[in-house]
Amino acid sequence: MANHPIPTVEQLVAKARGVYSETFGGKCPNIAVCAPGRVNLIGEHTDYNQGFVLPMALPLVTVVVGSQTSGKSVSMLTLSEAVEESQRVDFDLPTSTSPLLPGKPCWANYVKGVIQHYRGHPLPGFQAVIISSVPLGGGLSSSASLEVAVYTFLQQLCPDDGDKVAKAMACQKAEHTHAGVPCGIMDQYVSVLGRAAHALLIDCRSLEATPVTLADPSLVILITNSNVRHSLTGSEYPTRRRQCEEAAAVLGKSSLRDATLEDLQAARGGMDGVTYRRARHVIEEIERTAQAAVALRQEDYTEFGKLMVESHNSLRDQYEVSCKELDDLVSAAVEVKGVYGSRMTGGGFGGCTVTLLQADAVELAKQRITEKYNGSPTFYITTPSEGAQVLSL
Ligand code: GAF
Repeated sequence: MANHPIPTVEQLVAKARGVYSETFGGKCPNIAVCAPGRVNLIGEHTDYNQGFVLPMALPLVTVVVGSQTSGKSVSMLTLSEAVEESQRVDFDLPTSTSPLLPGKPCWANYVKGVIQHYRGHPLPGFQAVIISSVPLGGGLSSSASLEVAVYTFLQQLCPDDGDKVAKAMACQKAEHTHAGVPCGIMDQYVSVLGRAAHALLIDCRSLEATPVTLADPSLVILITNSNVRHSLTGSEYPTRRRQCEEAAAVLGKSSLRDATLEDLQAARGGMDGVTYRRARHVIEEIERTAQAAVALRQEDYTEFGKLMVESHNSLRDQYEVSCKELDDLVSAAVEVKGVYGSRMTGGGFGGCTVTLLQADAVELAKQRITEKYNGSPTFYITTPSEGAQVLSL
């Protein structure tokens, strides 16, 4: 069972440069940047509740190559084959009286949102080509990697103050206003601040992160893409966020981060069953994530894996964001000797699972998952990677 090949950054840059030259009159780009997708090891749907998350940046990246132009307009081309609309877009930079609004093609809204919320001024016109190895809609943050790559590109044209957390927040804001997704901060944060050989324990209240070493050669982080995406994702995410806010309000807390299970039990009578289950997932998941970071630091992978499975079960039963395909992938993985744990990762309703296992169990795990899964899974063997970077050309 072959792993899905992950192209190198150099390969992506070479392809984008070639297309840039064909598209823009034989010229060469003079800026190249990249920003990674992410996989979340544990801490799901906790970021917008001010809780802990434990993601790592992936070797799957979005690359932008391009150059400044003399005008005040933007020409961009995406090489993504998954984009069904026009792959090229041309528009004017925003002014104080004429902001950039979302429109068509949809992929360009991420670019427009980041330009609109960019923190350095004045931006010159530019032309650029985008290419990505992050699967679209796979729950590995293809959108955050695009936002952060575009922001990093803009920094080369007209530097901002270099504040990395503010950069992640500007990209998050772009997703809110131009993609209509009220996401938390996790994806953009780790795409900016990810560290090679480390997961990041991010405290989404203080916005501080503690790197946790994840470089044991006997260990593998296997991502399995279910290759399904249910249409519920768009509507259910804002609903979950609202339910959490309602639960916090009933508990008299500013967020569920401040609530304990005892608080929840005491308020149970004043809450419907669904709100109770959502809050219970969040309160327990925040605690599980803190425990998982301790286990990882101690290299106690058995404990870490146990917490991953508990997280998955809670996302399935309490938070109700899993689906049959993800449940089947997890059940198949955890049966294999040498697998420590497995869980859905990201927003849910399709996308990927993440499995922590011994290196010598990988082939058997892939075989079992493929046999038992009613579909065609795609496998990625991944290592924790660096956040956004400027590349040399
Ligand atoms: C999506 C969101 F973008 C994140 O902010 C996070 O809430 C995640 O779902 C669930 O943990 O990736």
